[in-house]
Amino acid sequence: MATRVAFRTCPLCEATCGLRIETENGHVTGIRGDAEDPFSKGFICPKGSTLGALHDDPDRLRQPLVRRNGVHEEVSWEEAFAEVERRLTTVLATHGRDAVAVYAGNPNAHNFANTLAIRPLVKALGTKNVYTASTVDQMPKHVSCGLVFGHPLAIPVPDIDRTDFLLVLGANPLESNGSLATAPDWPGRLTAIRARGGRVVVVDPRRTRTAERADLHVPIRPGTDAALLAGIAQTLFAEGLVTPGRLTELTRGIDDVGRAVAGFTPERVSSLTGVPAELAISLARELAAAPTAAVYGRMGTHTTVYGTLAAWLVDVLNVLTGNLDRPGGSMFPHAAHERPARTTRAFRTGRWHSRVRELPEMMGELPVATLADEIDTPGTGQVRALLTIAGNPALTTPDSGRLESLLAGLELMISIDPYLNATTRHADVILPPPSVLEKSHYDLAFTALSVRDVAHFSPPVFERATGTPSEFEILVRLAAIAAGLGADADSDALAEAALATRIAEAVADPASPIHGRAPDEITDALGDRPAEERLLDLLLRTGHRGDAFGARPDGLSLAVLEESPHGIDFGPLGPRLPDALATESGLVELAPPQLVADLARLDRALDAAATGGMVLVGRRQLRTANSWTQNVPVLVRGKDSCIAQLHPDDAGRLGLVDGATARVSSAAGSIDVPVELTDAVMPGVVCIPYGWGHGLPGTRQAVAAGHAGVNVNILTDASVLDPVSGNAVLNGIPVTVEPA
Ligand SMILES: Nc1nc2c(c(=O)[nH]1)N[C@H]1C(S)=C(S)[C@@H](COP(=O)(O)OP(=O)(O)OC[C@H]3O[C@@H](n4cnc5c(=O)[nH]c(N)nc54)[C@H](O)[C@@H]3O)O[C@H]1N2
Ligand SMILES: Nc1nc2c(c(=O)[nH]1)N[C@H]1C(S)=C(S)[C@@H](COP(=O)(O)OP(=O)(O)OC[C@H]3O[C@@H](n4cnc5c(=O)[nH]c(N)nc54)[C@H](O)[C@@H]3O)O[C@H]1N2
Ligand code: SF4
Ligand SMILES: [Mo]
Repeated sequence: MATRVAFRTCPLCEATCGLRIETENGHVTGIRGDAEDPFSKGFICPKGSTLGALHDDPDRLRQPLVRRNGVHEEVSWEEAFAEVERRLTTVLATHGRDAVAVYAGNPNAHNFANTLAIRPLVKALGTKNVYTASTVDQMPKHVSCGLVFGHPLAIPVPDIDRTDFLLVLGANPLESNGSLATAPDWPGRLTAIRARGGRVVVVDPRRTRTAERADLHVPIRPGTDAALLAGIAQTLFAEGLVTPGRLTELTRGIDDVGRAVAGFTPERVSSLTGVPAELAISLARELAAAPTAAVYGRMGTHTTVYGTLAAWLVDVLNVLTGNLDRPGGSMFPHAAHERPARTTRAFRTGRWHSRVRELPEMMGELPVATLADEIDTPGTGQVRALLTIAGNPALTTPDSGRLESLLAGLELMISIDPYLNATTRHADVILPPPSVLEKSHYDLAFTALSVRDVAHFSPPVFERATGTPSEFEILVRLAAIAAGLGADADSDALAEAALATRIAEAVADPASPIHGRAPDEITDALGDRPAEERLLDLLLRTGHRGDAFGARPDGLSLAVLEESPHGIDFGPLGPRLPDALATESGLVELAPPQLVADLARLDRALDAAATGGMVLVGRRQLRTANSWTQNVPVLVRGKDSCIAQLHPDDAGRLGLVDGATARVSSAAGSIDVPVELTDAVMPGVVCIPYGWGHGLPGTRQAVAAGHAGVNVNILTDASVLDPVSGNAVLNGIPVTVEPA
């Protein structure tokens, strides 16, 4: 068979690089960066070229598994769905709707069909026990943006291609390739800032590869960025450097912020942050003086006890310096599938609470840090069954040792997952999705976080094996079972019904460009693609660039995108205020009462004496994606990388030498891990990567098992949260370190 060439967007991280994939006889023979992709221009990282290896991985499940007598056996799809129906119906009938919990993991965000199908599934289940990876990740940003801009998805991104000054806190895009700021080739884009005379400053407890590329690295005590940011804000007010410019009229609460941060003098905050007062002051002056500047914070700022405060203060600084919503500053993306303007609606949290710890709901979900409590604590509403969708909480959530042991005792666990891993080994039924190369792809999540205005659509590279459902079909069938329609319900008819509902909503919506049109006309125009692609086409055609089904003949549709296999670049971001806002006032609400009130908690911490003990921070690695690509041989080749890093001074004091094994213990648990001494980590900090702990009994990931590493989330403490967002604390955890 002849060689074929396909183009597609890499789904493995947020950078959305274009790939050029050569195939022969149903196998990948080569992958390289797509030089003609207008956004990524050929950039690729070591993970991008492994989609073929993931597709061909002998451990990747191709057939459903059902656990019988403790052993996972292959069954037909019909048997698997029948088993789900039988057992799920029993749990629902016996214990009620809240007894079934859902955990949806990170890959769903890279999978438009899942994004579209999960909400109806959750609705059909009717449970309040909904958990996702967002509460071990970016929930603080959603909450602060919800409060300040009115919508949890109104997240501004640093305009790194045009900025003169970039202040990065707690992000390491040289390894992560960026997050909540989609840009292929962060390394090149950072270099370009400096090449055009701009400056880059990186605040991080570790001298990361990103910090090494910067003009200045500022070490900071883990968990204290909110205090540093408040100190910088205080300086701007104290020195008369607050210059919001055109934002003045668009913003409410600037003076309130000034009053709220008045006590956070750089001198006072430095005792907590370890950042000298003069340095905080000079950062404030630099931010104010730069022609354009962007402050950007990520995991290291969000997954701490002051996560929402830090997320908020990043945007406060962007507003105070006039940099929000201007080129070179921090800007609101406008994905092609989004409407021209946001609709006003009240952003509310805490519409319901978790049963055991009474933690408030955010964006329809509860903090995953309390999932174990809900499984463990008897009473009405106790969780008896769990559905995981593309998630590995046994390795990725705090105090996962406890959660793991509880998974074993569930009455029912169902997993939609391609691997038998630390989590799914406890599942009674595993439903494997098709491989990444057997799906079509459009980035619903990351086009809306992108530093340029782009759109790409990739058709499947390979066809699915006959009789194998798409992941969308799996989710629709589960929704049908949850709704009581049975395992034999016609999933095509259900998908059609879901589409018809969306069309009916669009033609009834006065703000939609197809308001008042005949539903049948729209249905016909969508043709006969798979239902999930028609849902996507509907979004694109009713989006701000859409063809509105003929009303704007030059507009966008899925068909137009298909004609551009390398994607379309609509250019740099443009100002979007006030249209990007959804606040009831129509203004940027810079001083939400909840966040101003939470400053008091931070203020108290300034006066508490530092304990002087060691604290734990995490680390991401270029060659792995979270906990699940470790089964690809080229990504784990060479020396094992699950190693704790600490400063030689600490090591000397603690009696540890390079290569020794340390026992690291926290309030949650204890692990043994080899150590590496390096002055890249600031004194007082131990840095351990996450995503490891493979090779457990009953798993089927032979390569990962050979490079098992240890699970750092044995140490993270689920009892400590950011109280505003319910987000887990994964950085700045008090630990003891001793020779094992
Ligand atoms: N200590 C510590 N913990 C952390 C973090 C940290 O920095 N430190 N980071 C946190 C962050 S940011 C995140 S996002 C979470 C991630 O947490 P999770 O989302 O729970 O974990 P992943 O490793 O992304 O696991 C993804 C799962 O999806 C499966 N999968 C892969 N592709 C597909 C697919 O196409 N369909 C389906 N159905 N399944 C698929 C994989 O086999 C795997 O089981 O971890 C968090 N945990
Ligand atoms: N190669 C690779 N790429 C990935 C992933 C992956 O697993 N591997 N995961 C993807 C996912 S799901 C996400 S969410 C993104 C995350 O993207 P990033 O946020 O860029 O990733 P991290 O490497 O977790 O960066 C966090 C940084 O914060 C620092 N840090 C820890 N505590 C603190 C603190 O208190 N203050 C400050 N200022 N810094 C602190 C850490 O040392 C680390 O350098 O990456 C994505 N990309
Ligand atoms: S940087 Fe991310 S999107 Fe780009 S090739 Fe690597 S994993 Fe894929
Ligand atoms: Mo993440």
